[in-house]
Amino acid sequence: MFDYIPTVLRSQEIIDKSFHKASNIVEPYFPKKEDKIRKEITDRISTIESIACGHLDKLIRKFPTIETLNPFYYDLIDLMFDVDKYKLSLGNIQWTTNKIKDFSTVYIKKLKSLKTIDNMNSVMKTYYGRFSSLINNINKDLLYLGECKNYLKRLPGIIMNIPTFIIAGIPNSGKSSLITKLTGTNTEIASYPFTTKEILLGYKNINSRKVQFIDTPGILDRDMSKRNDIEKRAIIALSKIEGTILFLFDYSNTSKYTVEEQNNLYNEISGTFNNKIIRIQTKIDMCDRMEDICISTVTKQGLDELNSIIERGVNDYYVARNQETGY
Ligand SMILES: Nc1nc2c(ncn2[C@@H]2O[C@H](COP(=O)(O)OP(=O)(O)OP(=O)(O)O)[C@@H](O)[C@H]2O)c(=O)[nH]1
Ligand SMILES: [Mg+2]
Repeated sequence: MFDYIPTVLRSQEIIDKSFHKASNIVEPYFPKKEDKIRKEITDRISTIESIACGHLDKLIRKFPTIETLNPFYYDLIDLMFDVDKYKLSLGNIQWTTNKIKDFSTVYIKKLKSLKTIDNMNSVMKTYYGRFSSLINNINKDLLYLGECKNYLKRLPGIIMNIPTFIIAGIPNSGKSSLITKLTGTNTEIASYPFTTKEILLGYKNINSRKVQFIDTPGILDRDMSKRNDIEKRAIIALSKIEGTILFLFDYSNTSKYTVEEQNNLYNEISGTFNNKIIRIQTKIDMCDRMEDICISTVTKQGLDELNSIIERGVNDYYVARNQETGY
């Protein structure tokens, strides 16, 4: 996610890049040496300005505005870094960009009235000095944004405005088998912050609309009291995704969890999340029917019924959304 954010250069890298480009500038065709030097210095200043401000402007444009992000991403970002510091860093960079643009114009104007090469060179030197010190002043902001970028790009690329089904249930209950059955091989693995396990994102078109499935091993499979605070908040962020939870119960003798334990987990998740939850019994080829909806990914029993339920959920999603937007 957010992989469109550019690499954040450090101050020294911005200075080196701008100066290097400027040092290549040579103006050959001027009869008077003063005019030649004046033109060279003018072009160097414009080059330095455009290289540095070009990079900084891009950072300002590409780093997300936190307030307008979806609550799911907002929560995960708020857990990881100081949102005020993030905003302040972008603000400092904006200020510095404006400052460099302003004084580049002033210095270029100044050059026009200078008669001697010495004076011109001394203006150039002062310009280089002021430029470097302004860029050096934002080094800590650049380093901070670099860290933020690294975190942001690791966030899972969950799509927010399509119908979504989140698969939950105790370990080994058949979550991954189900997502594979539902979506084929159309899945991608993403890391989920503050948990050691990876989540699986799967996609499928239903009535030509894209539908998203999220498998959450190690995330929605344990009692919340066994989680630390950060992990808890990272998990609660999932509830900001407008999705239906498919909660899997495994009553086969391969399960290490009792019926009661599984119900406790179900109750806990339904208490923590506002999402709609559907109870589904898995591995029905190996145990007796105890829930209304029963499936087996081995014999495919119940999968058609589950697919119809999902399809109805997708239709409901669009009906609700169209009502909201007034279509
Ligand atoms: N007989 C039978 N076995 C199943 C069924 N679904 C899954 N299994 C088996 O159960 C085991 C666990 O399935 P997974 O899909 O990996 O379960 P999971 O919930 O993703 O497990 P974790 O990711 O470890 O939490 C595997 O050996 C599957 O082959 C089923 O419907 N019937
Ligand atoms: Mg799994």
